[in-house]
Amino acid sequence: MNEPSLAPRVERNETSETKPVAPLKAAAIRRDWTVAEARGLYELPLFELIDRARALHVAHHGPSEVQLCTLLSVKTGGCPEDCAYCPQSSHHETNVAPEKMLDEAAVLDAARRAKDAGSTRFCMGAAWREVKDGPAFERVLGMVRGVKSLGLEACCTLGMLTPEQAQRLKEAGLDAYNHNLDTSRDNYRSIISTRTFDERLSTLRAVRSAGISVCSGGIIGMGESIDDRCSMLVELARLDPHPESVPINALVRVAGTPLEALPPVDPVEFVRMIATARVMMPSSMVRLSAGRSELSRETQLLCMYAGANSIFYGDRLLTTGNPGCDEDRELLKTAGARPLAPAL
Ligand code: SAM
Ligand code: DTB
Ligand code: SF4
Repeated sequence: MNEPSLAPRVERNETSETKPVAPLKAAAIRRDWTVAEARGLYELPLFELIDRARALHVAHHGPSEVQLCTLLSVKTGGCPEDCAYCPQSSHHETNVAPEKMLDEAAVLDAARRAKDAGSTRFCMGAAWREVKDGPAFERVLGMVRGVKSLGLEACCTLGMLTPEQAQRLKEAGLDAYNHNLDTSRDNYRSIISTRTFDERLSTLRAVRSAGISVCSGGIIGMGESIDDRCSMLVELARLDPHPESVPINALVRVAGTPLEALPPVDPVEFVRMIATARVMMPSSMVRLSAGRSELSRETQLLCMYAGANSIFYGDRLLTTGNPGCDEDRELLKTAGARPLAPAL
């Protein structure tokens, strides 16, 4: 990642005196944001917030590059956790039926198709509370090796991990692990009762210690307050270093989940959330994640202008829909944006 140089830059002013000037990037990387400061950003006049986010975005990233990541659910449904948003929880009656785990060949076919369509990262998801050692985990390790052999970045999201399991994923070639904080520490219990916020942080530590990139973000539109949103960003920005990727999802309201009847996220709130994440974590990839099917092209482009530089690409997320590849290629073309090359 492009971590900043900490060497002070010296600039000459008009009278030839010298004064040290904090480099923009170094000044921008902070891990001590407070909720009040985050909220101060979130509630700035919209154009001022976007201006600040854009300036940091272009200082740290290609201004017109967007990472394309494709998701595949390798083990769908029947999850013992009770996450209120999730159609795969066995606590809710949704139209997602539990399925057997996919075999390696089916996953590699999907990965090949994703690569042919232009994706550079392939993320495999399992509806598990945690990884259990044994044949299913061995199969995931085989999938990771296979995805890597295709020249794609490999990512997994499998629930909680021990440090040893994280190490084995690293040895198989895993580039990134997705494990979201999802909401603020205070709001966590109202969304999930079967695990704790601290358990989430502990898996993120295991991932980091194994040398795997951290992908962690959350969901808006679950009835949380603005302080909850800001507090989640503060927690993410406390991680050292910041997560390499920060997915920001808008709740996909799935029939049969306890959150099905909530109102949709106001698109401008989505833009504010992305922009605030960009300002607080300037060198991270910020991913405009679930919820794009309900956003206009213009809102998606504004999110990208305000700091989003990664999307899920492909007509499915895990169990719900996403804009199709043709539509997304057209969207990027409209903006003159380019897919980001894989970081291999
Ligand atoms: N079971 C693993 C876990 O929870 O970490 C991995 C898969 S889980 C489906 C991955 C993430 O998908 C969740 O943390 C959540 O952020 C996101 N997600 C699930 N259902 C969603 C929904 N209806 N809307 C938006 N995001 C959702
Ligand atoms: C993330 O933050 N969003 C993705 C990915 N990480 C695994 C998942 C979105 C899931 C949306 C609901 C579904 O399709 O099941
Ligand atoms: Fe299970 Fe993950 Fe869905 Fe929670 S979010 S119910 S842990 S699949």
